[in-house]
Amino acid sequence: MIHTLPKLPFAYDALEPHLDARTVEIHYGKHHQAYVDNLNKALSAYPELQAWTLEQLILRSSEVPEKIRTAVRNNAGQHLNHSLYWQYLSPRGGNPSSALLAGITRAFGSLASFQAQFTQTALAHFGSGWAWLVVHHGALEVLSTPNQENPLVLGAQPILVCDVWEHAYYLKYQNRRADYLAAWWKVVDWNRVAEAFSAVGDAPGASRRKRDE
Ligand code: MN3
Repeated sequence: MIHTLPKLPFAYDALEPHLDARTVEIHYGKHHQAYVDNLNKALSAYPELQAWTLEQLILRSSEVPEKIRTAVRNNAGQHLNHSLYWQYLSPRGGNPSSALLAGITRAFGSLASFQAQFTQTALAHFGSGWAWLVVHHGALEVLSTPNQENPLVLGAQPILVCDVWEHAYYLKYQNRRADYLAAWWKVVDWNRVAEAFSAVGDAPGASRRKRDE
């Protein structure tokens, strides 16, 4: 096995009552696991591609043999997106750091307007996909992507993500995506978002942008 399911950073029932144990168990143990298994299956006859990271498989898709390109793009994307989704959830998520809050205020006016914009973007996304907070050209932006797409292909660095595929909420919330989003906000791990924001700021190229501000 080349790619493996990352360890869930909390117990299945840790996010109750907001995200229920049964949904987390199936979402992680069945859906996410299937993306990992299908990625490994697609790569099984291509040992040279087995050393590539998920990011490489996504960003260098044109170099992946056509026979497996769609399977690799879909399953590597979904594996990466789900790995990120779990990282930003916690029963004790804290509050945005002062640096993150300053960035959010600069980009959106306030934390409340950021959350309203993110929720609206997630609600308005038609069909399966993802809502993201990203750093793009040095600024925070909210966007959504369809199906398996990760903002890396748009040149943006994700620092928070919400899964809006129906499998993320249907068992508990059925068609009520708005109720799922309201619950999801209650288990966002702001400490991890702040860490990711800070890591992007420390990345090569970011210091120049900071100086230029
Ligand atoms: Mn999902």
